[in-house]
Amino acid sequence: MLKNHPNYKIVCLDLLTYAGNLETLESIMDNPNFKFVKGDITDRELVFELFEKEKFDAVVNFAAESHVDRSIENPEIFLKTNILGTQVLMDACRAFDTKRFHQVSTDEVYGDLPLERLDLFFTEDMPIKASSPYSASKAAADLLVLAYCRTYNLPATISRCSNNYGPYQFPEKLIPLVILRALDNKTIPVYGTGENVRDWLYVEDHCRAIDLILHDGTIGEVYNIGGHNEKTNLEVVKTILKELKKPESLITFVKDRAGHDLRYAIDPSKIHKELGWLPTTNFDDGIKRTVQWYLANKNWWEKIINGEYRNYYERMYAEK
Ligand code: NAD
Ligand code: TDX
Repeated sequence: MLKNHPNYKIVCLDLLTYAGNLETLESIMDNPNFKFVKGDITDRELVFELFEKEKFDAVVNFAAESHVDRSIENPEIFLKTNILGTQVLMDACRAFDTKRFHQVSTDEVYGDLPLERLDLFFTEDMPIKASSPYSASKAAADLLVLAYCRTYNLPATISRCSNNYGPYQFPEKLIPLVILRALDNKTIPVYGTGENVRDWLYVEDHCRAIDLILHDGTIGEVYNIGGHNEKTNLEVVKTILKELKKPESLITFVKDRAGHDLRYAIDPSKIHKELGWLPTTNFDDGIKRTVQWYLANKNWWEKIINGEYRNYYERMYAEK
């Protein structure tokens, strides 16, 4: 946003949970148009004070608890951050007449598609049918956004994107997890059969779509974001192992995730037709770039692997 809109002033409010990392923002910390504030989106007092001070024109809500496996272990914080946090931000937007609120949501709110029906895709008018506590909390937030839009005329939009990958992704998500474990010659835990399908999108393509919706999207509308890039988890894992020249014998099939969604596949035709958005990074290039980034940025991920994350990581993967 700072690169594409050099006259914008941006404030990033982030709680720096286990998933947050100030080092990710290192390259923009000195930009006079950027300010970082550490805080919780569920902290009504702090949020209202910030809105009062900064008089925002627009708010984009990325903040969330985002990892499905963690939501299965302990759903509570997901409900608090993802639902109540969204409510606090929207209440502040109402109180301070913010011109635009954008909710960053996920394709997981639609539930899943059967593996054998490759003709089916998620469209914006499909019913909400979330499977995990994480996706149910995101779905609840989406419904609240639409309710605020209709009841209070909140000028809001929603985007529902498929699985992201790219630099700076926290290494609990499949792609960075596989890269780092393979580099360390550790087993790669593949849930169930490995035939579950995800629709992968390079993170900058997602961000470009959000920028477009924020500026030109129609208030009250939901936009799906995805690049028709479906892969089975096994395909993804094998691609990364090949890129790193590591043997497929590292692959270990482990117990399936509870309620594991079978297939995600986005129909992105609405955002393409209305806003002209198309992805620009194909999967082969994106994966190469991502693997290279992790190879070149050991400093960034080594601290994470050695920090608090280690407890979770060891609990999840000790026996695998
Ligand atoms: P992440 O878990 O890697 O990062 C979440 C960020 O939110 C962290 O910086 C964390 O510190 C911050 N945060 C958490 N709770 C907070 C709170 N209460 N107050 C303020 N900040 C808080 O998540 P991500 O993968 O970067 O996802 C970002 C958004 O995109 C989420 O809303 C997620 O639902 C959505 N999304 C992600 C994907 C994906 O594949 N990663 C796909 C579609 C949509
Ligand atoms: O160790 C693993 N082994 C494995 O087989 C992990 C971490 C995952 N998997 C499987 C589960 C999924 O089928 O890989 C697939 C991708 O898993 P995640 O990276 O956990 O992503 P997913 O559950 O698909 O959800 C992601 O996409 C949608 C994000 O985490 C969400 O925040 C986003 O909304």
